[in-house]
Amino acid sequence: MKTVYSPLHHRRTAVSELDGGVLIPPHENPNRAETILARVKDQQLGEVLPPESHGLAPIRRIHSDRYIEFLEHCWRDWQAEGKPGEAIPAVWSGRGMRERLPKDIDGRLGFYSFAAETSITDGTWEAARAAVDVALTAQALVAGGERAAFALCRPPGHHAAEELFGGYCFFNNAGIAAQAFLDQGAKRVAILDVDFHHGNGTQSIFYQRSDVLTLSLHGDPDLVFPHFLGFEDETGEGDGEGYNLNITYPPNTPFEVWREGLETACQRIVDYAPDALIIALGVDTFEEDPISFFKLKSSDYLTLGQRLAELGLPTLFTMEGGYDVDAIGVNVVNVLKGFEG
Ligand code: Q9C
Ligand code: ZN
Repeated sequence: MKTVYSPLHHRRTAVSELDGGVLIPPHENPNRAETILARVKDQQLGEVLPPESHGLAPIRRIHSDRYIEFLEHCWRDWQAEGKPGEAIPAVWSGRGMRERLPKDIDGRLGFYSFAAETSITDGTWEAARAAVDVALTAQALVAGGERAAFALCRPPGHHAAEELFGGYCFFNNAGIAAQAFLDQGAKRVAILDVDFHHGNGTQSIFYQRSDVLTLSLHGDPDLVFPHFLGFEDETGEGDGEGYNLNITYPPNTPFEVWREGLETACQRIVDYAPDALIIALGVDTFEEDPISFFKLKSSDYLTLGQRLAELGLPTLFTMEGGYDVDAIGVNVVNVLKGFEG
């Protein structure tokens, strides 16, 4: 399987993540992508290719022009006000307040975000753009006939909605790739999100549509991020009714239990008969992950990859979360090797 990778991910070098009332070095850091890349090479998974530039047009299919423009200029506008640190949202429109876009940068940061852990800094825009190009280049490989491809995206994307960043995500790489499949002639695309966290951005983007089936297996949002979306009674709306599936789990869920939901999701995908499958691949389901609570083991990721291969679909993997950097390379490449058989 080919991997698409861009060194431009290094431009995403935030120093602050708001966690537990203090600023810590971000869990979502450059070592993640480098460790995965090293394992891909060490295990000779296949060729590693640079991304081709796809411009803004495919991003505009998913995100609004004003949101894209905000991300491009946020750091410049933040600096112009002489702020001493990184750009971190700290104010939102709470219940009963207005949902209008303010002029001031603090107001705009709140308007375009849903959480405060994700700072914007110099280079965030360039890295987020590169991650989209990585996803679209891998998508083109699959559209061109490859059985599967791995988009080593960083920053990740599944929490990003049409006009929202947060949860370490800016552009919804998987969603943009799904739209690219459709724009190139696919009739139906399924996005299966196996990251520990609910793929709230992906769900929101496609919630009223039946041409993209969204499925997510994740920690109960009553207990973990993103808290305000991802419950099992969210099944889609309008044309999208019946085209969203959420499966939630409690703390300490082992693979034997997690895989029952995977089976349900796989059955739904078979019934849907998509032209292409996108796996939003997070490995923060790992037992040692520092911010999550499932108990998957490294060998379980081989089994996961095998099961996904049995679906027999053209498959694009986009990298999402996973924060035990020591194990991230092994766990990700296990999924991909399991898939290859
Ligand atoms: N104390 C992804 O996996 N909140 N994003 C964590 C930890 C944010 C995860 C709280 C988690 C975001 C792509
Ligand atoms: Zn996650």
